[in-house]
Amino acid sequence: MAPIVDYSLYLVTDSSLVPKDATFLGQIEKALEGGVTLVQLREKDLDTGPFIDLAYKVKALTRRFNVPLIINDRIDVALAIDADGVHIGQDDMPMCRARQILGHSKIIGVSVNTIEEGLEAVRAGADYLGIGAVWDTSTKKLTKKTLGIQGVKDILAAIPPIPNVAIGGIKLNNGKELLANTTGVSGLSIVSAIMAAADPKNACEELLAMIREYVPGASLEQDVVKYAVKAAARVKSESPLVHHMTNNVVINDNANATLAVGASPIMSTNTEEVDDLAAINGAMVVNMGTLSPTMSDAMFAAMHSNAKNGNPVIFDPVGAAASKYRREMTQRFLDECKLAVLKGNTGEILYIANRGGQLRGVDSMGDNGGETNAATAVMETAKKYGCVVAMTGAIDYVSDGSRVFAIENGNPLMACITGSGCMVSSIVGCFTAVNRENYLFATIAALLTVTVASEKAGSRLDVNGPGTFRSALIDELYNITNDPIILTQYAKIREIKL
Ligand code: 3NM
Repeated sequence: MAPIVDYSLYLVTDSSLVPKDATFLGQIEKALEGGVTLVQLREKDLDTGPFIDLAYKVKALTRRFNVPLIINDRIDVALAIDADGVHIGQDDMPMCRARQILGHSKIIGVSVNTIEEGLEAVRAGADYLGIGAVWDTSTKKLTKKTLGIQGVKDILAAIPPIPNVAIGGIKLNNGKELLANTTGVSGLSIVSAIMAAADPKNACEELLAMIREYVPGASLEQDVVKYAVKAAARVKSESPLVHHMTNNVVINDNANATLAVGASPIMSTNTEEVDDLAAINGAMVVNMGTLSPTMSDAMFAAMHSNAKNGNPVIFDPVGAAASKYRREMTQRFLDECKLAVLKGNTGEILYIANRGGQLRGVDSMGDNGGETNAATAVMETAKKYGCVVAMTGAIDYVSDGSRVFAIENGNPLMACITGSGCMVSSIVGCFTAVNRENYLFATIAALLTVTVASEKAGSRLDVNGPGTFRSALIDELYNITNDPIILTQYAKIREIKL
């Protein structure tokens, strides 16, 4: 699945074009204020050291606007500053080598001028194409023919669908003509009409408004990922209190995971404290992994008190079907408590949805009965209980009762450590606490953060198995929430239409 990137208005920089009374970084900042959706740092004459220095500065800017940063040609610079991807031309490093070096999490774009180059780039696994030059330009010395509108159409007609931007001599008016007369262009890539503009913010606003007439705005998936980036940043900056009543196997790991994303855990099971803690605007995570009758009283009290205060309540029905006691308690929690999110593994949610669901103790057994069954289970359960339902598994499914999303991120080592599912519930608590306007998106954001962290942890050279993975997972939760735009590179989510 390709990275979920908004290619609508793609700024390619050129420091030589900046007006005398402006600065390079100032022009980029104003362009970002004007709505640029992607930035490429393109410097053909800088030495490596100064290039890296500049790239860090541009990265700091793009991060502030949650816009991905691509580096032109220099894979070493992209790696050095951990940029979001590279753009390579036909005379640069071959696409397949670049992929070998960068792996699949980085965005790789390729310049193409002919159908053959387009086909080859798609075959080699490019994430997007830069198709050009459409028209003459003085920004770059062109060595190949300009394509014109017909040339762009010919290439698009001959290659499989792939995100793409048109580039070369594009301004507001001819950009409009291009988009009006083509289908399948994902966005416009522009240098001089932005970098040399007296007012780059205004130039970008006009360009983006025009582009939006023809190119559908961000897809729902793009919106979800953009939301996730902001949601993660909010957890770190607002540090919500997340009250847990969880099982005694995972208390320490879940508290550490909560701290790693920037929230503040409290693991009290004392009924006497419930109201005071609920008065703070946090979240309540209830997990019935090692439930007992005394504990359940405290849980009910905590859930009611938090719901009354408007705090999100997350319920994790661990081992829901494992025993008569758990079956009865699961039903009571569902019937008596106002939940924001019900989060369980495949066996638990399918059991609750009455759509299969096999458990042995607290472990999910068997499969999800196919995607339609899984998606229907979360959708129906969300409708029934008026909350978001998240079902974790090899693919995670999340629904608010009207829409269903699948998340395909994750690492098999997650199943080899105890409490990884409980950790998901903790992180859902952290995210929903400070992202209350949309519990569906906040829950997806939490799942993305944990599953992408698991991918990053699993690919680390210092991870040799479950033990080191467990520590690395905490590290990566911390790293991602410090730089959440990373989610854009990794996110594999899609909406499922039932
Ligand atoms: N690449 P302007 S044309 C950087 O054809 C670049 O691949 C091109 O600049 C290609 O928007 C180009 O100022 C320059 O015309 C585009």
